[in-house]
Amino acid sequence: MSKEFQDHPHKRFNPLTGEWVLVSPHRTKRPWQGKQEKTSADTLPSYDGKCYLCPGNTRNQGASNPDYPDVFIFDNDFPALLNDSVSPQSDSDDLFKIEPESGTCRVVCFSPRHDLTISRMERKGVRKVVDAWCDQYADLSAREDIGYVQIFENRGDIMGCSNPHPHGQIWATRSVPVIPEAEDKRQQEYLDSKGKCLLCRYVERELENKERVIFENNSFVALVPFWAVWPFETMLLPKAHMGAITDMTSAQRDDLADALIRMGIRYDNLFETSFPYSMGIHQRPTQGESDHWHWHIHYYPPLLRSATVKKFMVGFEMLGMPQRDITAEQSAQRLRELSEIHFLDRED
Ligand code: H2U
Ligand code: ZN
Repeated sequence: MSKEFQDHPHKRFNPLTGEWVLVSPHRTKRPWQGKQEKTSADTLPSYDGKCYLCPGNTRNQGASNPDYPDVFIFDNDFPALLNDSVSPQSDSDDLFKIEPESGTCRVVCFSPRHDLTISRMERKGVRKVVDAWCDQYADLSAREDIGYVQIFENRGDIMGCSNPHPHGQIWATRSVPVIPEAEDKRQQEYLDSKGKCLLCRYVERELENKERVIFENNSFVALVPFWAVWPFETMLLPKAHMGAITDMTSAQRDDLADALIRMGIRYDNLFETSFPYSMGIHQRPTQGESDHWHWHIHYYPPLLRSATVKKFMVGFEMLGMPQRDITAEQSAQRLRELSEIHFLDRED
């Protein structure tokens, strides 16, 4: 990339979605004037009698949790989708289009420990989470009434997460949701026109250049994508071409657990806080041909320059297009320079 772009307003293209982001690096000439406040580390109990997700407790609608030792999965008591066998009729009126949607929502508790996060869990515990995600994808994708499986985690009350107990969710839908559908189309078009997988090529180019790479292990690379919108938005990408998480070998699953923990530690260390984000896995839809798919993880954190300064998508961003000040390269450098020892484990 030409050096001049590091000082001049420009637009960057997201080849996965076909959208553009406005980048205004000249606005960050004043480096990090915002106060970098430290929030006191939350001291949560390892078990909370009032938590709906802790082992042995009764949930909101009366079901009780078993005394689970590692991962525990249950059907969401307040699901956004229902497994309807009888659905209302579609209407294809061009101005009032409406279609039924059905599916399954599950909650995945990552650990029986109320006070942990992925960044604070042991590798073998996170490997169990990876295995559970793979089992869920396999189980749900075998169903004819499921077209897509969205695995995600909302972390932190700033993201609307209702409970600090480490957990994620799975929403499996009959149709492919809007964002994975856009990625599906773009990856298909790229393969058709260039004869190569879009993200295989992207990973190769990023590994040649390293400007936006945060860290890597044998199987994965963590980077700030060239087209990132959120200040510290990142992606975890498998280096090998794989359409779904169930294509991973056992060693690759271990490497994913490693990458998830290391990403989590770097994020927590960035503002010395339990870092909030929404993260999720994009992978091939469960029906049909999908050689063009290269699965990956997106992290979308809302914080801007401290634990208490949130970025808002307002004004021009609501009406025109997303915009950022700090460049993807600057964010990558900050994340790359951070320690992989969690700030709560530091002996100083
Ligand atoms: P968050 O990750 O956004 O906090 O969501 C937690 C989910 O857990 C939420 O979808 C579900 C909520 O419906 N839940 C239950 O299914 N049972 C409960 O007793 C509490 C929360
Ligand atoms: Zn709990």
